[in-house]
Amino acid sequence: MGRPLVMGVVNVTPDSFSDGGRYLDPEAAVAHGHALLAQGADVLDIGGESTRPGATRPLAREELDRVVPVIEELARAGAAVSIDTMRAEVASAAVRAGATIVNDVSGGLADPEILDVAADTGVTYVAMHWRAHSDRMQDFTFYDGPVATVVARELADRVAAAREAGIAPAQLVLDPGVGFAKTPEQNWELLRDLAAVDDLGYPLLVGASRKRFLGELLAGPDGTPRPVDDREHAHVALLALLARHGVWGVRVHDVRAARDAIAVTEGLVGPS
Ligand code: PMM
Repeated sequence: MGRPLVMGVVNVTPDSFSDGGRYLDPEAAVAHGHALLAQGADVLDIGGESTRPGATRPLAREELDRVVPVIEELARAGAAVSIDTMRAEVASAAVRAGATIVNDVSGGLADPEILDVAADTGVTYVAMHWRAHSDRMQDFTFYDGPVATVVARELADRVAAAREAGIAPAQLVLDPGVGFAKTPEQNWELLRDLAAVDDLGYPLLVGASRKRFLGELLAGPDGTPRPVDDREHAHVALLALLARHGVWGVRVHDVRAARDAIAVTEGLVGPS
């Protein structure tokens, strides 16, 4: 595809920061998936664990019960489905249910056996930059050099682990992990120097949609961050720049806005 792939987020969780609780009911999640497809989503990223800073983890059983019926239904309807999980058990069940992408925000650190699932099934594997589970990740914001350089180095380690497990280079996508163990300033520094991560030579996925660093950027005069549901204009501006950069994909909540931003970039510079 000439343009970045648009991955629409379906959070089947009670507590995600952006849409927690809205799609916990499987029928509501499936309907939301169809709505995102109608808006032009190329892939639906279905997740049953919130990674919001401070979140506590669901049990594996809860996570499975949330995502598997939704994946089955949407895959049966012909959607390309990605499973957003850090657990091998959930990834494996999701692939059996029809998912063709495993999106692991921990890059194999939380549950190394997830790498074997990706290797054995041949699905696309997204390895994101991550340092700790959400209840502790903001304690891990020390970078002993330029953020993007350190992120690239740590992602290179995840690539090595993935390759060691038998994942082929053509299966791998990397994600710099915007908002994960990073302060707002560090997120900007990372996005500014994304080329350092690009230099690893793998397709890049970026998820900045509705994240706190946008809220902080747009804070009111009293310092209150802009609320989650009022960050889309800023996100669209960022998406246009990311599309210009040539990223492989963007993970977004508002698919229509993302497609519009990408269309504008293509109109200006031609297909990437
Ligand atoms: N961010 C969230 C969840 N999953 N996956 C990838 N690959 N990249 C991300 O940046 C990412 C992710 C957190 O956002 P959400 O709670 O709105 O889903």
